[in-house]
Amino acid sequence: MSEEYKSVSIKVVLIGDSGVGKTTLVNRYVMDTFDPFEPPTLSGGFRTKEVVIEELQTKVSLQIWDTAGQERFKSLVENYYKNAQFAIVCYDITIDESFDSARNWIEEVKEKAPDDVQFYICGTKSDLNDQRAIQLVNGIKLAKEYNALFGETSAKKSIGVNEAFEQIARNYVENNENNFGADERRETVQLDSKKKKKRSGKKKWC
Ligand SMILES: Nc1nc2c(ncn2[C@@H]2O[C@H](COP(=O)(O)OP(=O)(O)O)[C@@H](O)[C@H]2O)c(=O)[nH]1
Ligand SMILES: [Mg+2]
Repeated sequence: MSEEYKSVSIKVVLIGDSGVGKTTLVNRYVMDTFDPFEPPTLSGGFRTKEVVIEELQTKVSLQIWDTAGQERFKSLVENYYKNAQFAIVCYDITIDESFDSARNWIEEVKEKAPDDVQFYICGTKSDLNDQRAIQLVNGIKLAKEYNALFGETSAKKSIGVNEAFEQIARNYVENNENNFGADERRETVQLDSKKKKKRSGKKKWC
């Protein structure tokens, strides 16, 4: 790989009701595993994975934060959201209540995360289509409302998972290209302080 590649690190936080599949989603993306007996909690913290965007000559290190189950209390500490550039708000497509909660989670992020945090709305467990409670179009509508990216995923069948994270990485680079230079690895915090600009209208959703 050429030395001309730019490097950037971004913090992505996962949120959504307990049981929607946040931990399973990260496990699928980072380790390519699916454990149907995944306990509803884990140790918390973050995992990293690099996405290379060839045509933009950029390497994006995604720092993906998962909860340790505290979302059961319907709120997370501010530190979890600190310096986050992206929030993935998950709902389970088979559970109405988790979709209603998504809006509350978005509001919590808006209150506690940096002003320019961006959203990815994620309808999980798309393999359970026969038990679907939330239509695709309703997920898309919610995403439009918050100018968010959107996708449905199945960690079980490995559908849409890589795409979700790659879309986040690509979107971030496209919207922030002018804020980082070649051959520099910047810390999340530095980048964040440099890019206190208004949200650009360039975000895409699908
Ligand atoms: N069918 C199906 N089940 C899933 C999927 N993702 C997660 N699950 C199951 O949903 C349950 C809760 O997942 P978990 O990742 O612990 O949810 P979290 O509390 O949001 O972290 C587990 O039993 C998982 O096996 C999926 O894509 N399809
Ligand atoms: Mg979990």
